[in-house]
Amino acid sequence: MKRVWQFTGLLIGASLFSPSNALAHVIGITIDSFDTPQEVGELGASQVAENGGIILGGFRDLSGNASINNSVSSGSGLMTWDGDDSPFTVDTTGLGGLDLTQDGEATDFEVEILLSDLSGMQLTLNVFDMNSNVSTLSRVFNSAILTPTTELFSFTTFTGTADFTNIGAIQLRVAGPPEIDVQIGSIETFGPHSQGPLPVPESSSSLALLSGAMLLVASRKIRRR
Ligand SMILES: [Ca+2]
Ligand SMILES: [Ca+2]
Repeated sequence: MKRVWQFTGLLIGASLFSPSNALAHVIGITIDSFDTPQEVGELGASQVAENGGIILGGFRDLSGNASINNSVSSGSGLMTWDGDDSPFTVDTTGLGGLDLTQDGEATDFEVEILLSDLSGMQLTLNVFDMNSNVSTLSRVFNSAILTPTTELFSFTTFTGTADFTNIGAIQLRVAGPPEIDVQIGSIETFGPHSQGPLPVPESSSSLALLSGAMLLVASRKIRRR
């Protein structure tokens, strides 16, 4: 039986009031900057290429009654990052064996929640390795989120058997009670080095890393206000 979503809104897009989208972490990768609009349409699922945004693997699948746009969207749904394939299935080899841990340096997913206007939003992350093993972490938010919040999903708290050093696909499901409106700003991976003290440059080749860290420090100060 086809499931009918009753949500009034899932808004996913670039944020004017969040500075983090433009910042590079020293450790971590952007899975989706949500700068690329997308709608599901009547078929119930679609795929878009990144088209100037940042999307891991170059393509985003979206299913459910959802749309992604910088200004207006509605619905709820399931996003899948699994390369160029059918939006109706998960290609568990679509990302080609990505080391999500970056040799053990990255430790968390970082989901930027811009808004959840009601309590009861549920975020679920699924990670598939190249051998179709799956690990899952789900979290329910018992309060509304009315100011931008960065939520960490530590790799070590997932349940399942996926090898995080050999990843083929990633999914994020957004769910909640009827009438909820949700805005997600970005999803990235994250490591402790990206929020720690600035690294001491060992050679001129470290300058790029240093400038990234300085940008991040500025970002954290802005966020604290
Ligand atoms: Ca895909
Ligand atoms: Ca797919």
